[in-house]
Parts: sequence; structure tokens; C-alpha cells
Amino acid sequence: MKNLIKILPFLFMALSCNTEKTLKMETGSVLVVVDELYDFIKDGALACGHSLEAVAYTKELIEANPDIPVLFVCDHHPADHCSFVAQGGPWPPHCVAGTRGAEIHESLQPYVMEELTFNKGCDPAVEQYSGFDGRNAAGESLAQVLTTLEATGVYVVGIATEYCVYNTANDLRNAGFAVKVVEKGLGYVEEKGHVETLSKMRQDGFTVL
Ligand code: VGL
Ligand code: ZN
Repeated sequence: MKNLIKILPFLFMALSCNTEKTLKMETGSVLVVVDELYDFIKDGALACGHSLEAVAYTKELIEANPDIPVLFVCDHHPADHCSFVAQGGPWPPHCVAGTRGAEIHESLQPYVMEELTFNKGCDPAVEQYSGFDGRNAAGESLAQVLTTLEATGVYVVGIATEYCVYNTANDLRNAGFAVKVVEKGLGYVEEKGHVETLSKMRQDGFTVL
């Protein structure tokens, strides 16, 4: 018993060192959540690797940073979108407007605000991997709203690393925003492509946390 009391403080220290603290986002920055939609998650039409983990981490990140605005980018296709196999595109039908597959995961629903939600890929003839091309219900672009919010930096999480996350991050950076991609919050089509995209982004000078 005495020995146990002696080692207790050390045991406590060891355990608390192991619990990593959730990332604190810089004041003045915003979080952009890309395509954390049912069709990209678990058993969805285009289910991606690490997607449920990405959603869980995104929720954790939001809750640990209650003052940071959260912007959602959403793939939102018509049923005959050009990116679908039937139209000669590379993908199975996914994120069709009005279906469950196009909805943001329920665990993130409490944080969704219409004016901070941006749909993309709405034109049947145009593929849009970048959230930069998205528009909110009022027709405003992501860049416009970031300017209104006076965002100094943008953290990016979401699905899929190789496509929409990469293109969104790249366009944001080209528009002059300081972009930080948060690895724990990413899902991917293929792990190899995910790893390659991350190393390309690091080489190009992105911050990957
Ligand atoms: C995406 C494939 C097709 C993405 C969207 O969100 O990365 N990938 N549409
Ligand atoms: Zn799509």
C-alpha cells in the first residue's frame, strides 16, 4: 500500500503526458471543413479511408476552439453530373443534391451555419474539386466570406486529401491566405495518394500539422 502511494504521482504524470492536447488554432483564423459528407464516409458511395476518424477529429478540433468560425465545403452534384461514370467521368454517383449522401455527418450538424456552408460541383458540366469555387445560399464565394470574416489564417481538414482538400488548400494559398492542413482531420481515396499529396504540399511550402 505504501509503495503504491509512492508510485502514484509518477503513474499520474506518465498517464497525463500521454494524453495529447487538441490543437489550439490561432486567434483570427478559421476552420474549413471539406466534404465530410456521408457518401465519402464509411459505407458511402465513395467511402474514403480514415474518414470516420477525420470526422471525429474535426469535431474534437471544433469543440476545443469554440471561438473559431467553421466553414463547410460540400460536394453537391446534380444526378447527371459529368464526373459520374455514366457521363464518362471517373466516379460512381455521389453527393447528389437532396440525398443523404450529400449531407454533412450528423456529429458536425450542430456547427453548421447556412451562411458558412458552400456548395460546389452544382453545374452538371463542370467538375469542381476546389471549395474555392463553392457558393453559399446567398451566392457568396468562400473567399468573399473569408474576407468579410477578416480571416488571417485558414486551417483545412476533410476528404479527400488528393482531390478536394488539395485543390481547396492550393487555391486558398494562391489567394494569399496562410493555410495549415491538419493531418489527423484528413480522409483519402487511396493511402498512397494521400501520403504523396502531403509530401508534395510540404515541398510546396504548405504547413502540414
Ligand atoms: C471528391 C471525388 C469526387 C473530394 C469529390 O471531395 O475529394 N473526390 N468528388
Ligand atoms: Zn464529387
